Amino acid sequence: MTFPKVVTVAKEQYPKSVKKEIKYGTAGFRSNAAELDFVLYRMGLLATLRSQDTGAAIGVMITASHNPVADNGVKLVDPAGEMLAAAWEVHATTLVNAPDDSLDVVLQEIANKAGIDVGKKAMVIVGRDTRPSSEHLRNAAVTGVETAGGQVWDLGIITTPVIHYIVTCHNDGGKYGEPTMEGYYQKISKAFVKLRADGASNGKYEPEILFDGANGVGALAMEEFVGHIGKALNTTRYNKGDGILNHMCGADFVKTQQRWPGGVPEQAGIRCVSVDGDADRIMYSFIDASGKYLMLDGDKIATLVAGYLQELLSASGLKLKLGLVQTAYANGASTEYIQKKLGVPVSCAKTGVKHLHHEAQQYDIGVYFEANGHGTVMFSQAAKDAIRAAAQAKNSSAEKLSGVMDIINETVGDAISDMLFVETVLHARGWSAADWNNAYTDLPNRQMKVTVADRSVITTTDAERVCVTPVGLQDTINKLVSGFSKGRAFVRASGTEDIVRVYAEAPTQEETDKLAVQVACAVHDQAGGTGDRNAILSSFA
Ligand code: 16G
Ligand code: MG
Repeated sequence: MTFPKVVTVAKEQYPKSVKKEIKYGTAGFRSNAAELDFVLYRMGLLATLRSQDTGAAIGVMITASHNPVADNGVKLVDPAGEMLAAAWEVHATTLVNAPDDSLDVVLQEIANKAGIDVGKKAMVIVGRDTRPSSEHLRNAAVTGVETAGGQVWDLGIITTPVIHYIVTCHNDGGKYGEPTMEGYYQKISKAFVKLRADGASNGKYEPEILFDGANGVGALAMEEFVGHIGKALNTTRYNKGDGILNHMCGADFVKTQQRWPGGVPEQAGIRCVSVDGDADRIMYSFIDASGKYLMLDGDKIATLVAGYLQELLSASGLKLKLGLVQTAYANGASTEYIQKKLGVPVSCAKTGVKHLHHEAQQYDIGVYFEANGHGTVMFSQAAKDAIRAAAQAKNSSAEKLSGVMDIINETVGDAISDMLFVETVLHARGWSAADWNNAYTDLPNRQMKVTVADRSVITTTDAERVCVTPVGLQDTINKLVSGFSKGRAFVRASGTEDIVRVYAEAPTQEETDKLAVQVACAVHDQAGGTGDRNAILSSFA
């Protein structure tokens, strides 16, 4: 047998403890941490095979991101820093659901299917967030890798974007950057400091922020950055780990509650940056002079940075194609602003980072952002070469573009790198957060959840904007939407929760809530709703 100890170790140390079928989804495997030992062991096994398959190092990140502290999860990172290939998501699901007894057989089947020489060397790079359960789960993953004959490089506690960066740099021989934490901090912070060498203040821009670390690993990463960026940006840090992870704070809290994060003293006029539990998402909060709270989300960030890149690009004279990728959740006002006012083409992708990432690759410079604050910018090789050459030739806009390229972590959404990019753009424009927010006004919007017996009855097309089944539901939605001038609504099955999500937009909040409720009722009626219809009806009464 090729995998001699795999079954014994599983039975003795990491027996399968969950009977129900679980699936490798957009966020990998995620659940209560107590149910994950065997999953992590098995993902260690699978990562080893994937490493042999690709002849490159594979990443294993242990985190449940913005979920409560009692949860945990695991995601695999492919060789170029991307999300795991779709075919391997299927292998992951098969392996995790197999009985302990047949693990060796299932591994062999995967190896046969993929044509893998299992005697080959394998390298797995493991990282984890600050959750108390993460260390134990790390041990399970490491045991998996070693049992399958692979070698482990344990990065310890790190953010999700850093593991993507290190996997990328390790596999490309250091072309993208030095494959160490120090290399990561240096690359980004040097570029940031250089771009504001003339002075950190400019116009209405003040180099000062409040930082909400969500009591997670982002707080630790920020402490490192502070040591590297010095006086270029004055940061006061909160939620550094003294409170509960993601509890009443962090990027997800700010986005879903549209509120100032707990644990950070309210201060008018100073930007507050919130990251999530693994630091791949970012939100800005701001209280303006009149005391009004403003939330600046992924759409606001995307339009800000795409507009700036567009400006630098046209000033540089370089002929490169810039585009923005959003999802159906992007506020309609942001799409209209970026397309009509700034002339940047926009594509819509399905929810989930891999879809946006893929879509962004069609541009020379592809900006992608989800409204929830996950996003980055990707540069094609041709774009990189052209920008660097023009920068060498002292084209000043290209020099700036080249600096910006180093601030950005192209490998995945990176909260702190995104923050430093936003700060760079605000600085260059001499803008306060209020100026930034005034670029366009969000349309009122509302999200609702509907429980149904089987959410897979909802299927969609056109980047989730059109519902295909149940047949007739889209007709109903169209009719409901036509009752509102400039209304928009769509429904989709969640990839991370057992629910159907409803999104609605209209010119006023009252109309928006009405439309959302009507569409939610249509889902309940036509897709096998199991909840209380009256509760849906009285949602915002
Ligand atoms: C996952 C996705 C995120 C998406 C969210 C949608 C990745 C790495 N993460 O967290 O991009 O916004 O799922 O959740 O792809 P939903 O399907 O429950 O709406
Ligand atoms: Mg996250």
